[in-house]
Amino acid sequence: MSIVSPGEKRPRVFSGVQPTGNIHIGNYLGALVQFVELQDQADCIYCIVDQHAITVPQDPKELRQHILDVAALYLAVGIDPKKAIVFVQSEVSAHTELSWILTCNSYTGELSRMTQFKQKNKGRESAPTGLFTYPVLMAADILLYDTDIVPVGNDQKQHIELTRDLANRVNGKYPGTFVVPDGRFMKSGARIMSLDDPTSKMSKSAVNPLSRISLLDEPAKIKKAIMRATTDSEGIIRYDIENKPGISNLLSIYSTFTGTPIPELEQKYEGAGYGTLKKDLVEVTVDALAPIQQRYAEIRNSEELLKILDDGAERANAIAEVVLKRVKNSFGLGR
Ligand code: ATP
Ligand code: LTN
Repeated sequence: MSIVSPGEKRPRVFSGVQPTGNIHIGNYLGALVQFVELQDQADCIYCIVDQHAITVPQDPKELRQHILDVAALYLAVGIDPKKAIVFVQSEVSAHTELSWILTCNSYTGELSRMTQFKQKNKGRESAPTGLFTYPVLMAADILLYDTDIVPVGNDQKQHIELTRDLANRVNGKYPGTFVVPDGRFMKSGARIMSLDDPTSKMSKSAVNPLSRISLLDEPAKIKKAIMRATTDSEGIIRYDIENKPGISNLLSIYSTFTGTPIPELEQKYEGAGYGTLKKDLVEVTVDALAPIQQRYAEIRNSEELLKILDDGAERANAIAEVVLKRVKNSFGLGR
């Protein structure tokens, strides 16, 4: 689907992934697939948001590795550094500068309503401040690049709304300060659910590794996770999120990987058992991930990866500096 009409200026796209563990097929189908699709139509910037990762405790050595893992996966899934800027958030200091300015224009009430915060804070009375203000840093990431479109999974809808609210609020006081962005969410694949509990989303941080399929998982692990996926006792393959969340999730994954519409899959598997669907889905998933894993192995420890990130930070900085200067001017900061 094209996002620009002929002759129109190419829109600016920005998105980010946290380097907090193995990227799973939820991240891939919900977000990364869109990243790749958009790079031919828009001016794309893809960030590894390491400063978001430290809102919860991280092992420094592991964090460093995970930053490079995500960078390599970006390239392995097909992001082309000739078309898109790929960089690490903490290498562009304007993100945290703008985040402070936006913090001064946000309210504790609106931040308390963020469902991701409520889930991650688990009802504790005193929350880590970074966890609380995380959506403001995300807004800064986006607004710093005059972003038009933010491709993300459905779970980020509320954060995008907050970003728009903050931009509009500042523009109300100081017109023309920010471009107000739109979210872009995938229809199927926007929310891939956990394989062992299909009522919660597939997550990097879930304890059971069989609840997710990571992009770098071996075929044996993929097979184990899918064959053991929670289903129901009805024995009929049809899409019904309410009553059949497990089967619906497997159909979503299948459909998004292959591009086959779900009704076609329902027809194909009419009268078949869950085992048949699962066996085929193992094959579909293994085949889809094989080329990604091969490219990842080639690039993960290469000099080329480091050069791409150096170049990305330089290009991102150049854009960010201009926007930050404009924002500081609006607020009367500096001389
Ligand atoms: P965690 O799973 O530990 O909560 P996360 O995967 O949600 O972390 P990110 O790495 O920042 O956090 O997510 C990167 C992108 O993947 C975001 O756009 C997010 O919306 C998307 N995403 C995450 N989980 C899913 C999922 N289960 N289905 C679809 N998209 C997802
Ligand atoms: N909060 C996002 C990650 C993120 C992001 C961003 C996404 C941080 N900054 C800017 C899009 C644009 C998440 O997926 N958990």
